[in-house]
Amino acid sequence: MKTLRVILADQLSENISSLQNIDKANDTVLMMEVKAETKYVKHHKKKIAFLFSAMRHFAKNLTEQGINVRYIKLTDADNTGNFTDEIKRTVKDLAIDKVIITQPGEYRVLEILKDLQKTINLEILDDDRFLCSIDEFKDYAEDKKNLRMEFFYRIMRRKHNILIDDNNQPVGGKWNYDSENRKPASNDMFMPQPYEQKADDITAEVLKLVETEFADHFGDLYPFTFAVTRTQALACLDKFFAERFELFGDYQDAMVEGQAWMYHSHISFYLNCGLLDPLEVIKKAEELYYTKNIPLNAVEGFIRQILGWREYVRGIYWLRMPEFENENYLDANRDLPEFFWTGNSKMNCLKQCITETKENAYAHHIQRLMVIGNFSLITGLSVEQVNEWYLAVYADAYQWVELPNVSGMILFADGGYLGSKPYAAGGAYINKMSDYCVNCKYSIKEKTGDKACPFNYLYWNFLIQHKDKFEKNPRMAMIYRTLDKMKDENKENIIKSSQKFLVKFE
Ligand code: FAD
Ligand code: DLZ
Ligand code: SF4
Repeated sequence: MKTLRVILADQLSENISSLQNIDKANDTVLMMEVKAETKYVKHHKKKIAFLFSAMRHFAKNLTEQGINVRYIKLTDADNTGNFTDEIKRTVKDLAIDKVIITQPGEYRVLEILKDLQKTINLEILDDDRFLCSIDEFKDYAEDKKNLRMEFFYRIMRRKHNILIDDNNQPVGGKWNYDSENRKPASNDMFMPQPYEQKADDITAEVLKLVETEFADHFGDLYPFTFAVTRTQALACLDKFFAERFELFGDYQDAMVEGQAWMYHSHISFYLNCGLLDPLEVIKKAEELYYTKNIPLNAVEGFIRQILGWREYVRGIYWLRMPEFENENYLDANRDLPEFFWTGNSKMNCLKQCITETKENAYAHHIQRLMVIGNFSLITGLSVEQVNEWYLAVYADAYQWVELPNVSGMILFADGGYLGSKPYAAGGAYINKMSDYCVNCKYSIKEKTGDKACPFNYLYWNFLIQHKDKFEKNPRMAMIYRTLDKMKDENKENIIKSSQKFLVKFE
């Protein structure tokens, strides 16, 4: 029996279900660089280079283990350019009896595979790299009107016995140490350098390819310093644990001009494409709490992101697709301003976060959430366009993780299924957590008018605009009481300033 085992770009894990019990004599692994996947959104140049280089290294590693690999390069003469035709072509060329694949990360790709099942013998296996299966999450969510990450996270902590004491209670007495994780940072602080990998011959060839084939895509290709093998990804993780982990919690929400990487781990690229395994990362983090006295606010905070948020958004994605993609609770339809592609904004916070995104295909969580996301929410940017932007510009973006964060967490397009209230905020929050306002052309102190920080009036304008949808939300009652007490003249100035801003967007 000849079996074809298909490995997609985000399935670069040697112990993935589709590679279990491989028969080296008869089986072949198929990996394909295909135009359709590079173009369905115009991915950042670095994202394409990263995935292609990581795929080629993974294929080389399998070959060295004596496994037959059919690797289709983007520019191969016979490459048909899409998953369906490449799988069909291989089945025919190699007289394959059966095809095996691990469930893809994206609904769109699963639909392609289901369609293929009508014509070829194709088995789709569970992706057991996640710590909560799709069915388990469905069972958990079944009788709940809306979900909250915190309760799901506690179940996951107990299930995997992570930071749990002998009485089945959270180590340290609390489940969540987020309130200790809000220290602002300053630009004279010591900032550890991120992991940097020199390009080898494989990466150099991929970089040339991306330079010529994707010249019109967003983002800077150089310098390219991503890890592209599992060994390198592990080195990146170890560097984080050695140099940044201790202060991860303290500065998790901080933003500093010119400091793109801060105290974050920068491992989402590697977790999401399979080079790192979430449970191994969590276990290593937990071990460092016991062996190296890493503070609990850092360890718990880091573990919560992976065991809590990452699994939670994935569960919600599969629970709510395909409807999720089309939800638009706040009727947000405004076109993205040009500066989302250039970074040229008078608002220094947006200029910094978008420029860093362009340079690195990375921005850390608070930049994505409280600067770019908050701005997208309070200006009513198109749900479809914002999703497309986030999916394209970050090297860790796949729809399963991007869509819940964008439609659910930042745009409230799901009407509050993922989060209990919108993450809307005025400029004061950005001013507190960053030094961006110091070099801004707008004044954080002024509330309305041409010189005022746009976040200050756009925030209230957003609340006024959506009063009918939010005023009964218990978590927003206080803010609506403040709004109700506001003088009419102030409200008029807010609306006037917002209308003016929303015409020129600068
Ligand atoms: P760290 O801050 O070091 O956190 C450790 C890990 O926790 C991350 O690597 C990631 O795997 C996980 N994590 C943290 N927060 C989340 C979250 N909200 N959802 C899922 N996993 C999380 N993450 C992606 O992996 N891909 C995306 O496309 C993506 N899009 C986002 C869009 C928006 C609007 C927002 C607000 C967040 C998004 N995130 C996304 C989550 C988060 O911003 C990134 O995971 C994080 O910035 C990656 O950097 P890091 O590895 O340094 O993370
Ligand atoms: C994002 C991406 C890109 C740019 N290119 C490829 C590719 O050439 N081959 C491949 O197997 N996967 C690619 N991907 C990832 C897919 O678009 C998709 O996100 C995953 O298959 C998850 O379903
Ligand atoms: Fe951003 Fe407002 Fe601060 Fe300028 S003043 S950096 S627009 S928050």
